[in-house]
Amino acid sequence: MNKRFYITTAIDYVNGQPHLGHAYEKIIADVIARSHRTLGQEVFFLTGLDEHGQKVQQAAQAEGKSPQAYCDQLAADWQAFAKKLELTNDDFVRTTDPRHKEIVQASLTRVFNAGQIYKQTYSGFYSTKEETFLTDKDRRPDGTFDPAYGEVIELQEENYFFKLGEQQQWLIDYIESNPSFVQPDHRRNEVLGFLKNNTLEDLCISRPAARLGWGIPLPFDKDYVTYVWFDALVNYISIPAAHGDATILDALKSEVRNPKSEIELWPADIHVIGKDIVKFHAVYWPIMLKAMGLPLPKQILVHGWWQKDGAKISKSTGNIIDPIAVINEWGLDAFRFYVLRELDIGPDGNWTDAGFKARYQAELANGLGNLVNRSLSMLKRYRQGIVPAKHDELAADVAKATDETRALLKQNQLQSALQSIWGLVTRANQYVDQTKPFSLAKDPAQAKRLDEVLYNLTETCRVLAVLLWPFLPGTASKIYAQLGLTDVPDKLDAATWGRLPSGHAIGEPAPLFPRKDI
Ligand code: ME8
Repeated sequence: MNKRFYITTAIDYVNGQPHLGHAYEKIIADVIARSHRTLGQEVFFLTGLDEHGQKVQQAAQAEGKSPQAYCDQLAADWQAFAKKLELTNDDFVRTTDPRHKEIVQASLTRVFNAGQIYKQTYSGFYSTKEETFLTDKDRRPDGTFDPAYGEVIELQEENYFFKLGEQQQWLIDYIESNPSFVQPDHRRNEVLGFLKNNTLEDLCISRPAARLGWGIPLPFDKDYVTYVWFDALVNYISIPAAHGDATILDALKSEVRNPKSEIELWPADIHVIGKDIVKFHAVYWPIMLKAMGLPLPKQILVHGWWQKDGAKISKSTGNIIDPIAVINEWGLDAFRFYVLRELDIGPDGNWTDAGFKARYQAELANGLGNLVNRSLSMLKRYRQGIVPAKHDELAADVAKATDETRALLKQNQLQSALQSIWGLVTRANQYVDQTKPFSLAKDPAQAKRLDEVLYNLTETCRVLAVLLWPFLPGTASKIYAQLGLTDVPDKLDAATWGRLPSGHAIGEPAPLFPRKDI
């Protein structure tokens, strides 16, 4: 059995509608998943929803619904959203799924039996909004707590704690000797700085059921539910376990076996997450896994946050982007293109409507769209849509873009890969301007030259579809359909020059990105 390339996203809190940040993260993961498929690997891509905890319980109460009814209703919207983005996820986890709950309980049992969980009275401060315990260290210089914590109450209660204290040094050593574990580098350095300059406090992993009922009961004490982050992180192993991943099932000695679909997934190859949840993924999660006897994920890939017009995206101030509205107006691929081309994985980004429209017009409508439309329209007009004899004037340019894209996809350098692909778009558009097929067509003595130019352009359009597949799957499919090709351009090997046979009849050209008055 071969281990599949296993990629995950953060699972989104279900208390609201998806926004640009959520969409961006899921699109990054989808492009990486598609890239590995196009490179010939078997892939498993997981995304989903974080449905337990106080935030969800309160949001449900505010709408007068039971938490489960509230989650079920919103989960339908989020699943529809995943479809809208054309995500190629292989499963969709909801933390209220019985298959997930079972593995959370098995994980807790494993860690408890390993002596890593103990009960203690806690007295101190608690932020209900963030569901987190605070200490005096969390106070600001003026003695108050950051407003992000919401109301902070004083509280005394018994809880279960997960031992983190003794785990600091091996984690530091691990991160130092595995530079690719947390990427980009500056995030890795932040984690190392945090671990070296702070003493890890044991993590409270329970909440009394009397205070917060909406969670997974602790298997060793039914008066408590599981802290939402312990529950949520386990999704990365609960779904592989549900698919019969032997590494996880063996470690958890769990009986959940599904012999029909045994696939090897763990360890994950990439967890894609945003910059605000690095500590949970790069500190707590590795320690949890070690306590369960499981290997660590290969990489935590951290993306930055989007702002709009230079300010925080916020529902309360109305500073939001509704991805669905943008997609309905401009098309999914225009949306995917803008977020991937505008923002590399790492830094923060700034959405502006003007920037979006400028990229649409210049790179999609006038760049790619114009190239494909004029190339295929000329073939239709001058050669009745029949592909002429092969020629290889653009073969070297195509090979260069293909090699670069292949190398960049392997390193998850999505923005750079798009730059390389657009280098080919620009080159091919220049080729039209230089060779002037519309002039050649007027001179019968130039018929052979016109054949050559038309072959070079048509074949370049075909290769572009192959290169674009991970990023703009709808556009790639449309290009193939307009070329009269019936297969899907989903394997990078198909980018080899000269695969378009002479004598082949193409389909009907149509604008890929209609020009808009903006
Ligand atoms: O944190 N720009 O859920 P969440 C880019 N349930 N990314 C953004 C963003 C923005 N403006 N706003 C949010 C949670 N994100 C937990 C995760 S994983 C086991 C549990 C990203 O709905 C954010 O960084 O608050 C995170 O990666 C994801 O959206 C979900 O955020």
